[in-house]
Amino acid sequence: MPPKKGEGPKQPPLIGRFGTSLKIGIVGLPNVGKSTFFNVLTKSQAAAENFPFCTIDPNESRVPIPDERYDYLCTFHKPLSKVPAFLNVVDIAGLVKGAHAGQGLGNAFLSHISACDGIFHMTRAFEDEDIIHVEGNVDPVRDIEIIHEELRLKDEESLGPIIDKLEKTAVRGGDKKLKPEYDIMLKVKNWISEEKKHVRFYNDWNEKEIDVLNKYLFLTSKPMIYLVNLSEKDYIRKKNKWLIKIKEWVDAHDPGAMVIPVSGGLEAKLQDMTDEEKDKYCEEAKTQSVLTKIIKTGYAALQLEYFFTAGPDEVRAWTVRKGSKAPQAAGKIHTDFEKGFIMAEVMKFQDFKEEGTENAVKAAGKYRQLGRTYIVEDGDIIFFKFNTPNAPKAAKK
Ligand SMILES: Nc1nc2c(ncn2[C@@H]2O[C@H](COP(=O)(O)OP(=O)(O)O)[C@@H](O)[C@H]2O)c(=O)[nH]1
Ligand SMILES: [Mg+2]
Repeated sequence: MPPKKGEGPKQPPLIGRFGTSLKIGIVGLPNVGKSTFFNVLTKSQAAAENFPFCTIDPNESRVPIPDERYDYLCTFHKPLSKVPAFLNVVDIAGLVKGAHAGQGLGNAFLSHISACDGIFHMTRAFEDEDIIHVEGNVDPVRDIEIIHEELRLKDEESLGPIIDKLEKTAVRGGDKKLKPEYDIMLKVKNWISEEKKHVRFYNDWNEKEIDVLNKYLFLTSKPMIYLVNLSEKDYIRKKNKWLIKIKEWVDAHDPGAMVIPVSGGLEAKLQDMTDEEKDKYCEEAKTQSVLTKIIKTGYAALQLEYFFTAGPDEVRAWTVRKGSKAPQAAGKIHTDFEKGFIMAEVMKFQDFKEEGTENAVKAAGKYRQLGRTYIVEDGDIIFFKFNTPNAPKAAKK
Protein backbone atom coordinates (compact mmCIF):
# COMPACT_ATOMS: atom_id res chain seq x y z
CA MET A 1 0.00 0.00 0.00
CA PRO A 2 1.39 3.44 -0.80
CA PRO A 3 2.06 5.67 2.20
CA LYS A 4 -0.92 7.68 3.34
CA LYS A 5 -1.00 10.97 1.54
CA GLY A 6 0.05 13.83 3.73
CA GLU A 7 2.39 11.80 5.84
CA GLY A 8 5.30 12.45 3.55
CA PRO A 9 8.80 13.69 4.28
CA LYS A 10 9.42 16.52 6.67
CA GLN A 11 8.95 19.86 4.99
CA PRO A 12 11.84 22.33 4.94
CA PRO A 13 11.42 25.29 7.24
CA LEU A 14 10.25 28.55 5.73
CA ILE A 15 11.84 31.94 5.96
CA GLY A 16 9.41 34.51 7.29
CA ARG A 17 7.15 35.52 10.09
CA PHE A 18 5.19 32.70 11.61
CA GLY A 19 1.50 33.29 11.42
CA THR A 20 -1.38 33.58 9.04
CA SER A 21 -2.15 37.24 9.31
CA LEU A 22 0.49 38.20 6.80
CA LYS A 23 0.69 41.18 4.51
CA ILE A 24 2.09 41.98 1.13
CA GLY A 25 3.27 45.52 0.38
CA ILE A 26 3.27 47.29 -2.98
CA VAL A 27 6.75 48.74 -3.31
CA GLY A 28 8.35 50.80 -6.06
CA LEU A 29 9.56 54.25 -7.08
CA PRO A 30 7.04 57.11 -6.94
CA ASN A 31 4.65 57.47 -9.89
CA VAL A 32 4.89 53.93 -11.19
CA GLY A 33 1.19 53.23 -10.58
CA LYS A 34 1.21 51.64 -7.13
CA SER A 35 -1.77 53.50 -5.73
CA THR A 36 -3.76 53.05 -8.92
CA PHE A 37 -3.17 49.33 -8.67
CA PHE A 38 -3.93 49.29 -4.95
CA ASN A 39 -7.23 51.04 -5.58
CA VAL A 40 -8.12 48.49 -8.23
CA LEU A 41 -7.42 45.70 -5.75
CA THR A 42 -9.41 47.42 -3.03
CA LYS A 43 -12.36 48.00 -5.30
CA SER A 44 -12.24 44.49 -6.69
CA GLN A 45 -13.45 43.21 -3.36
CA ALA A 46 -15.96 45.98 -2.83
CA ALA A 47 -17.54 45.08 -6.14
CA ALA A 48 -17.39 41.33 -5.65
CA GLU A 49 -18.81 41.19 -2.16
CA ASN A 50 -19.79 43.89 0.21
CA PHE A 51 -17.27 43.46 3.01
CA PRO A 52 -17.29 46.64 5.03
CA PHE A 53 -14.28 45.45 7.01
CA CYS A 54 -12.05 45.12 3.99
CA THR A 55 -10.53 48.54 4.09
CA ILE A 56 -8.35 48.45 7.16
CA ASP A 57 -7.07 51.96 6.64
CA PRO A 58 -6.61 54.06 3.52
CA ASN A 59 -3.39 52.25 2.72
CA GLU A 60 -4.31 48.74 3.71
CA SER A 61 -6.93 46.43 2.34
CA ARG A 62 -8.14 42.89 2.74
CA VAL A 63 -8.60 41.53 -0.73
CA PRO A 64 -10.67 38.34 -1.06
CA ILE A 65 -8.92 35.57 -2.95
CA PRO A 66 -10.99 34.72 -6.01
CA ASP A 67 -11.57 30.98 -5.94
CA GLU A 68 -13.91 28.88 -8.03
CA ARG A 69 -13.99 26.16 -5.38
CA TYR A 70 -15.19 28.64 -2.79
CA ASP A 71 -17.80 29.98 -5.22
CA TYR A 72 -18.96 26.44 -5.92
CA LEU A 73 -19.33 25.64 -2.22
CA CYS A 74 -21.29 28.85 -1.66
CA THR A 75 -23.62 28.08 -4.54
CA PHE A 76 -24.05 24.53 -3.30
CA HIS A 77 -24.76 25.25 0.37
CA LYS A 78 -26.31 28.72 0.07
CA PRO A 79 -24.94 29.36 3.56
CA LEU A 80 -26.05 32.09 5.93
CA SER A 81 -22.50 33.28 6.25
CA LYS A 82 -19.68 33.31 3.74
CA VAL A 83 -16.07 34.07 4.51
CA PRO A 84 -13.43 33.76 1.79
CA ALA A 85 -9.69 33.88 2.33
CA PHE A 86 -8.06 37.28 2.14
CA LEU A 87 -4.79 38.72 1.06
CA ASN A 88 -3.80 41.78 3.09
CA VAL A 89 -2.30 44.35 0.77
CA VAL A 90 -0.54 47.54 1.80
CA ASP A 91 0.07 50.54 -0.46
CA ILE A 92 3.50 51.77 0.53
CA ALA A 93 4.54 55.27 -0.50
CA GLY A 94 7.24 55.52 -3.16
CA LEU A 95 10.77 54.65 -2.24
CA VAL A 96 13.55 56.79 -3.67
CA LYS A 97 17.29 56.47 -4.01
CA GLY A 98 18.90 57.12 -0.65
CA ALA A 99 15.82 55.99 1.31
CA HIS A 100 17.95 53.77 3.56
CA ALA A 101 19.79 56.93 4.64
CA GLY A 102 16.55 58.79 5.22
CA GLN A 103 16.05 60.35 1.75
CA GLY A 104 12.44 61.18 1.02
CA LEU A 105 10.49 59.64 3.85
CA GLY A 106 13.06 56.87 3.66
CA ASN A 107 13.10 55.21 7.01
CA ALA A 108 9.36 55.41 7.50
CA PHE A 109 8.79 53.66 4.17
CA LEU A 110 11.33 51.04 4.96
CA SER A 111 9.66 50.33 8.29
CA HIS A 112 6.38 49.89 6.42
CA ILE A 113 8.06 47.31 4.24
CA SER A 114 9.46 45.71 7.34
CA ALA A 115 5.91 45.18 8.60
CA CYS A 116 5.08 43.28 5.42
CA ASP A 117 5.88 39.66 4.67
CA GLY A 118 6.12 39.85 0.92
CA ILE A 119 6.56 42.48 -1.75
CA PHE A 120 4.73 43.33 -4.94
CA HIS A 121 7.57 45.16 -6.63
CA MET A 122 5.94 47.46 -9.16
CA THR A 123 7.93 48.98 -12.00
CA ARG A 124 6.91 51.36 -14.71
CA ALA A 125 7.33 50.31 -18.29
CA PHE A 126 4.72 52.66 -19.73
CA GLU A 127 5.71 55.93 -21.37
CA ASP A 128 3.69 59.00 -20.50
CA GLU A 129 5.25 62.41 -20.75
CA ASP A 130 2.66 63.88 -18.43
CA ILE A 131 3.68 61.63 -15.59
CA ILE A 132 6.98 62.60 -14.10
CA HIS A 133 9.53 59.85 -13.67
CA VAL A 134 11.72 60.50 -10.63
CA GLU A 135 14.74 59.14 -12.48
CA GLY A 136 14.05 61.19 -15.57
CA ASN A 137 13.21 58.40 -18.03
CA VAL A 138 11.58 55.01 -18.17
CA ASP A 139 14.04 52.23 -17.37
CA PRO A 140 12.47 49.56 -15.20
CA VAL A 141 15.64 47.47 -14.90
CA ARG A 142 17.50 50.42 -13.42
CA ASP A 143 14.50 51.09 -11.16
CA ILE A 144 14.44 47.51 -9.92
CA GLU A 145 18.13 47.80 -9.10
CA ILE A 146 17.53 51.03 -7.18
CA ILE A 147 14.88 49.41 -5.00
CA HIS A 148 16.96 46.27 -4.49
CA GLU A 149 19.92 48.33 -3.45
CA GLU A 150 17.89 50.37 -0.96
CA LEU A 151 16.57 47.23 0.68
CA ARG A 152 20.02 45.68 0.77
CA LEU A 153 21.62 48.79 2.25
CA LYS A 154 18.95 48.94 4.91
CA ASP A 155 19.63 45.34 5.89
CA GLU A 156 23.33 46.07 5.95
CA GLU A 157 22.62 48.95 8.29
CA SER A 158 20.43 46.82 10.56
CA LEU A 159 23.11 44.14 10.73
CA GLY A 160 25.72 46.45 12.31
CA PRO A 161 24.14 46.76 15.76
CA ILE A 162 22.94 43.13 15.71
CA ILE A 163 26.48 41.88 15.21
CA ASP A 164 27.95 44.34 17.72
CA LYS A 165 25.51 43.14 20.34
CA LEU A 166 26.17 39.46 19.63
CA GLU A 167 29.88 40.12 19.64
CA LYS A 168 29.59 41.63 23.09
CA THR A 169 27.62 38.72 24.54
CA ALA A 170 28.68 35.70 22.51
CA VAL A 171 32.36 36.49 21.96
CA ARG A 172 33.59 38.83 24.66
CA GLY A 173 30.95 37.81 27.19
CA GLY A 174 31.57 34.13 26.48
CA ASP A 175 27.88 33.24 26.15
CA LYS A 176 28.31 29.94 24.30
CA LYS A 177 24.61 29.60 23.59
CA LEU A 178 24.69 32.68 21.38
CA LYS A 179 27.88 31.81 19.53
CA PRO A 180 26.08 29.92 16.71
CA GLU A 181 23.79 32.89 16.20
CA TYR A 182 26.80 35.16 16.02
CA ASP A 183 28.43 32.92 13.42
CA ILE A 184 25.26 32.81 11.38
CA MET A 185 24.99 36.58 11.46
CA LEU A 186 28.57 36.88 10.21
CA LYS A 187 27.62 34.66 7.32
CA VAL A 188 24.57 36.82 6.62
CA LYS A 189 26.72 39.94 6.79
CA ASN A 190 29.20 38.47 4.36
CA TRP A 191 26.41 37.61 1.96
CA ILE A 192 24.76 41.02 2.17
CA SER A 193 27.81 43.27 2.46
CA GLU A 194 30.53 41.45 0.54
CA GLU A 195 28.55 39.48 -2.03
CA LYS A 196 26.06 42.34 -2.18
CA LYS A 197 23.16 39.91 -2.39
CA HIS A 198 19.72 39.66 -0.85
CA VAL A 199 19.22 37.14 1.97
CA ARG A 200 16.65 35.29 -0.13
CA PHE A 201 19.00 34.79 -3.08
CA TYR A 202 21.03 32.33 -1.05
CA ASN A 203 18.93 29.22 -1.33
CA ASP A 204 20.90 26.96 0.92
CA TRP A 205 20.14 28.27 4.38
CA ASN A 206 19.83 25.34 6.75
CA GLU A 207 17.20 24.90 9.40
CA LYS A 208 19.25 26.44 12.19
CA GLU A 209 20.09 29.44 10.02
CA ILE A 210 16.48 29.93 9.05
CA ASP A 211 15.51 29.91 12.73
CA VAL A 212 17.91 32.77 13.29
CA LEU A 213 16.86 34.60 10.11
CA ASN A 214 13.26 34.38 11.26
CA LYS A 215 14.20 36.21 14.41
CA TYR A 216 15.41 39.22 12.44
CA LEU A 217 13.17 39.20 9.35
CA PHE A 218 15.45 41.10 7.01
CA LEU A 219 13.89 43.17 4.25
CA THR A 220 15.80 41.19 1.64
CA SER A 221 14.45 37.90 2.93
CA LYS A 222 10.91 38.76 1.85
CA PRO A 223 9.57 37.10 -1.29
CA MET A 224 9.15 39.46 -4.21
CA ILE A 225 6.78 39.39 -7.17
CA TYR A 226 7.64 41.74 -9.99
CA LEU A 227 4.70 43.62 -11.50
CA VAL A 228 5.52 45.37 -14.74
CA ASN A 229 3.09 48.19 -15.35
CA LEU A 230 2.47 48.49 -19.09
CA SER A 231 0.34 50.72 -21.24
CA GLU A 232 -2.96 49.14 -22.16
CA LYS A 233 -1.76 48.74 -25.73
CA ASP A 234 1.42 46.91 -24.75
CA TYR A 235 -0.42 44.75 -22.26
CA ILE A 236 -2.95 43.68 -24.85
CA ARG A 237 -0.37 42.89 -27.50
CA LYS A 238 1.92 41.31 -24.84
CA LYS A 239 4.86 43.28 -26.16
CA ASN A 240 7.10 45.83 -24.56
CA LYS A 241 10.80 46.31 -25.05
CA TRP A 242 11.48 46.05 -21.32
CA LEU A 243 9.71 42.78 -20.62
CA ILE A 244 12.49 40.49 -21.79
CA LYS A 245 15.15 42.60 -20.13
CA ILE A 246 13.28 42.49 -16.85
CA LYS A 247 12.74 38.75 -17.10
CA GLU A 248 16.43 38.22 -17.82
CA TRP A 249 17.44 40.42 -14.92
CA VAL A 250 15.10 38.61 -12.54
CA ASP A 251 16.20 35.17 -13.71
CA ALA A 252 19.82 36.14 -13.19
CA HIS A 253 19.43 37.85 -9.82
CA ASP A 254 16.27 36.53 -8.23
CA PRO A 255 15.79 33.11 -9.81
CA GLY A 256 12.37 31.61 -9.43
CA ALA A 257 10.63 34.93 -8.76
CA MET A 258 7.57 35.70 -10.86
CA VAL A 259 7.37 38.57 -13.33
CA ILE A 260 3.78 39.53 -14.11
CA PRO A 261 2.85 42.12 -16.75
CA VAL A 262 -0.12 44.24 -15.78
CA SER A 263 -1.77 47.40 -16.99
CA GLY A 264 -3.00 49.48 -14.09
CA GLY A 265 -4.82 51.74 -16.51
CA LEU A 266 -6.69 48.87 -18.16
CA GLU A 267 -7.51 47.22 -14.84
CA ALA A 268 -8.94 50.50 -13.54
CA LYS A 269 -10.99 50.87 -16.69
CA LEU A 270 -12.36 47.31 -16.50
CA GLN A 271 -13.29 47.87 -12.91
CA ASP A 272 -15.62 50.69 -13.80
CA MET A 273 -17.53 48.51 -16.25
CA THR A 274 -20.43 46.17 -15.65
CA ASP A 275 -19.67 42.47 -16.09
CA GLU A 276 -21.23 42.46 -19.54
CA GLU A 277 -19.30 45.53 -20.66
CA LYS A 278 -16.15 44.02 -19.30
CA ASP A 279 -16.64 40.71 -21.11
CA LYS A 280 -17.39 42.52 -24.34
CA TYR A 281 -14.38 44.79 -24.01
CA CYS A 282 -12.02 41.93 -23.20
CA GLU A 283 -13.36 39.80 -26.00
CA GLU A 284 -12.98 42.56 -28.56
CA ALA A 285 -9.50 43.45 -27.38
CA LYS A 286 -8.59 39.76 -26.99
CA THR A 287 -7.36 40.38 -23.49
CA GLN A 288 -8.20 39.68 -19.89
CA SER A 289 -7.60 41.04 -16.42
CA VAL A 290 -4.59 39.69 -14.57
CA LEU A 291 -5.82 40.63 -11.09
CA THR A 292 -6.81 37.14 -10.03
CA LYS A 293 -3.41 35.79 -10.98
CA ILE A 294 -1.65 38.54 -9.06
CA ILE A 295 -3.75 38.04 -5.94
CA LYS A 296 -3.25 34.26 -5.97
CA THR A 297 0.47 34.56 -6.63
CA GLY A 298 0.86 37.04 -3.79
CA TYR A 299 -0.98 34.78 -1.38
CA ALA A 300 1.07 31.73 -2.35
CA ALA A 301 4.31 33.71 -2.01
CA LEU A 302 3.46 34.25 1.65
CA GLN A 303 3.48 30.46 2.06
CA LEU A 304 -0.20 30.48 2.86
CA GLU A 305 -3.02 28.21 1.79
CA TYR A 306 -6.50 27.49 3.03
CA PHE A 307 -8.88 24.71 3.79
CA PHE A 308 -12.66 24.96 3.80
CA THR A 309 -15.37 24.26 6.28
CA ALA A 310 -18.66 24.08 4.50
CA GLY A 311 -22.27 23.64 5.44
CA PRO A 312 -25.59 25.44 5.39
CA ASP A 313 -24.55 27.74 8.24
CA GLU A 314 -21.29 28.84 6.83
CA VAL A 315 -18.85 28.34 4.02
CA ARG A 316 -15.50 29.55 5.10
CA ALA A 317 -11.90 29.49 3.99
CA TRP A 318 -9.37 29.18 6.81
CA THR A 319 -5.89 30.39 6.16
CA VAL A 320 -3.05 28.20 7.38
CA ARG A 321 0.62 28.10 6.73
CA LYS A 322 1.65 25.65 4.03
CA GLY A 323 2.60 22.38 5.62
CA SER A 324 0.31 22.75 8.66
CA LYS A 325 -0.78 19.54 10.32
CA ALA A 326 -4.42 18.81 10.99
CA PRO A 327 -4.44 19.78 14.69
CA GLN A 328 -2.86 23.19 13.96
CA ALA A 329 -5.37 23.75 11.20
CA ALA A 330 -8.16 22.85 13.65
CA GLY A 331 -6.68 25.38 16.06
CA LYS A 332 -7.38 28.14 13.55
CA ILE A 333 -11.07 27.56 14.16
CA HIS A 334 -10.86 27.24 17.91
CA THR A 335 -8.08 26.40 20.35
CA ASP A 336 -10.33 23.64 21.79
CA PHE A 337 -10.33 21.99 18.39
CA GLU A 338 -6.57 21.73 18.55
CA LYS A 339 -6.31 20.71 22.21
CA GLY A 340 -8.98 18.04 21.97
CA PHE A 341 -8.23 17.02 18.39
CA ILE A 342 -9.48 13.53 17.55
CA MET A 343 -9.44 13.45 13.79
CA ALA A 344 -9.96 15.39 10.61
CA GLU A 345 -12.57 14.11 8.20
CA VAL A 346 -11.36 15.26 4.83
CA MET A 347 -12.92 15.48 1.39
CA LYS A 348 -11.00 16.68 -1.61
CA PHE A 349 -12.85 19.46 -3.34
CA GLN A 350 -12.59 17.67 -6.67
CA ASP A 351 -14.17 14.54 -5.20
CA PHE A 352 -16.98 16.58 -3.72
CA LYS A 353 -17.65 18.24 -7.04
CA GLU A 354 -17.48 15.00 -8.99
CA GLU A 355 -19.59 12.93 -6.59
CA GLY A 356 -22.07 15.73 -6.01
CA THR A 357 -22.79 15.30 -2.30
CA GLU A 358 -21.01 14.43 0.91
CA ASN A 359 -22.87 11.12 1.10
CA ALA A 360 -21.84 10.23 -2.41
CA VAL A 361 -18.22 10.98 -1.51
CA LYS A 362 -18.61 8.65 1.48
CA ALA A 363 -20.20 5.96 -0.66
CA ALA A 364 -17.33 6.23 -3.09
CA GLY A 365 -14.89 5.62 -0.24
CA LYS A 366 -13.26 9.00 -0.74
CA TYR A 367 -14.20 10.49 2.60
CA ARG A 368 -11.13 10.05 4.74
CA GLN A 369 -10.58 10.10 8.49
CA LEU A 370 -7.10 11.37 9.20
CA GLY A 371 -5.02 11.79 12.32
CA ARG A 372 -2.67 14.30 13.87
CA THR A 373 0.12 13.82 11.37
CA TYR A 374 -2.02 14.63 8.37
CA ILE A 375 -0.64 17.63 6.51
CA VAL A 376 -3.52 19.76 5.32
CA GLU A 377 -3.68 20.42 1.59
CA ASP A 378 -4.96 23.53 -0.10
CA GLY A 379 -8.69 23.30 -0.76
CA ASP A 380 -9.40 20.39 1.58
CA ILE A 381 -12.94 20.39 2.91
CA ILE A 382 -12.56 19.44 6.55
CA PHE A 383 -14.83 18.47 9.38
CA PHE A 384 -12.92 18.21 12.67
CA LYS A 385 -13.81 15.83 15.46
CA PHE A 386 -12.54 16.87 18.81
CA ASN A 387 -12.96 16.22 22.45
CA THR A 388 -13.26 18.68 25.32
CA PRO A 389 -15.01 18.30 28.64
CA ASN A 390 -17.29 21.28 28.15
CA ALA A 391 -17.95 21.21 24.47
CA PRO A 392 -19.88 18.99 22.09
CA LYS A 393 -18.01 16.02 20.64
CA ALA A 394 -17.91 17.34 17.16
CA ALA A 395 -18.46 20.68 15.62
CA LYS A 396 -18.94 21.78 12.13
CA LYS A 397 -18.21 25.42 11.58
N1 LIG B 1 -0.47 56.01 -18.64
C1 LIG B 1 -0.62 55.39 -17.48
N2 LIG B 1 -0.66 56.13 -16.38
C2 LIG B 1 -0.80 55.49 -15.18
C3 LIG B 1 -0.91 54.09 -15.07
N3 LIG B 1 -1.02 53.76 -13.75
C4 LIG B 1 -0.98 54.93 -13.10
N4 LIG B 1 -0.84 55.98 -13.95
C5 LIG B 1 -0.76 57.41 -13.63
O1 LIG B 1 0.49 57.67 -13.04
C6 LIG B 1 0.37 58.63 -12.00
C7 LIG B 1 0.91 58.04 -10.73
O2 LIG B 1 0.12 56.91 -10.37
P1 LIG B 1 0.00 56.39 -8.89
O3 LIG B 1 -0.84 55.18 -8.95
O4 LIG B 1 -0.39 57.48 -7.95
O5 LIG B 1 1.54 56.01 -8.66
P2 LIG B 1 2.33 55.72 -7.29
O6 LIG B 1 3.06 56.98 -6.98
O7 LIG B 1 3.27 54.63 -7.68
O8 LIG B 1 1.36 55.32 -6.26
C8 LIG B 1 -1.10 58.97 -11.92
O9 LIG B 1 -1.29 60.16 -12.62
C9 LIG B 1 -1.78 57.80 -12.60
O10 LIG B 1 -2.99 58.20 -13.20
C10 LIG B 1 -0.90 53.33 -16.28
O11 LIG B 1 -1.01 52.10 -16.26
N5 LIG B 1 -0.75 54.03 -17.44
MG1 LIG C 1 1.07 56.13 -4.32
